[in-house]
Amino acid sequence: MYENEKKVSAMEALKHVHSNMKLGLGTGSTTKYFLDGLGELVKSGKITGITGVPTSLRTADLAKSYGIKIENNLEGIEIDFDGADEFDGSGNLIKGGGGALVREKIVAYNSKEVYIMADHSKFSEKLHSFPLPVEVLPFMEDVTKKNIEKTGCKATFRDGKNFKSDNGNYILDCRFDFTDVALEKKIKMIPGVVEVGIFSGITTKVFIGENEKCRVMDF
Ligand code: ABF
Repeated sequence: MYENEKKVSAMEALKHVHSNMKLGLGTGSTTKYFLDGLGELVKSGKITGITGVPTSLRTADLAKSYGIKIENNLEGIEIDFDGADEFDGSGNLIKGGGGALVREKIVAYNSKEVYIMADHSKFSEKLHSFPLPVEVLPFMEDVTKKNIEKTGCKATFRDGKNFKSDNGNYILDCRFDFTDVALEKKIKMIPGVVEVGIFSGITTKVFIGENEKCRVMDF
C-alpha cells in the first residue's frame, strides 16, 4: 500500500547522504526503497566510502549485495535511516512490525540523527492503530505474556509462536486502546521482556510521503 509515497519519502531522505558517511540501515519495505537508491549511487560510484550498520540480517544481505561496507560497530553513526509502523506529531514511533525492533532501537539510540521514512497513512494523533510489538525471551513466555496483558492489552504471539526474531526471540503483538509512551518503561520492567516497540524522544526528522510530494517534520 502507498508504495509510491514510501518511495517518495525514501528518495527525499536519501538526499542527505554523501560520501564517507557511516549510516544506520533500517528494515522494512520503505527502507528497502532507500537501500535500493543508495545501492545505485554506490554502484555507479557517485557516492563512495559508505559504511552501514544493519538492523537485521536481511538488510545486511541487501546492503552487501550493493557493495556497501557493513560494520557491527555503533561508534560514529551519523544518521540512522529507518521506517516505522506508526508515528505521531511529536515523532514518537511504534516499530517492530517487521520483527527487527531490538536491533533497530540499539542502532537508533546510538546514532546522532534518526530519520524516519513513511507514507502518510502511518500518522496518528495518538499512537493506537498498530498493535504494539514486544520482543520476549523464549523462556516461560506464556507468563511474560500474562504479565504484559496486566498493563491493559490483549497480546498475541506473532504467527502463533512460529515467528522468531533475528535474536531467536518471540514477538507479542499487543492491542491497547491507546499506546501511551509511558508504557515503554512499564513493559520493559517486566522480566522476560527484551524490548518494546515504542521509540520515544529518538527521532530527529520524519519524511512523510504525501501523494507525489514529501513533507518533513523536524524535532
Ligand atoms: C521497520 O519496518 C519497522 O520498525 C517497521 O516495523 C517496519 C515498517 O515497514 P514498512 O516500511 O514495510 O511499512 O522499519
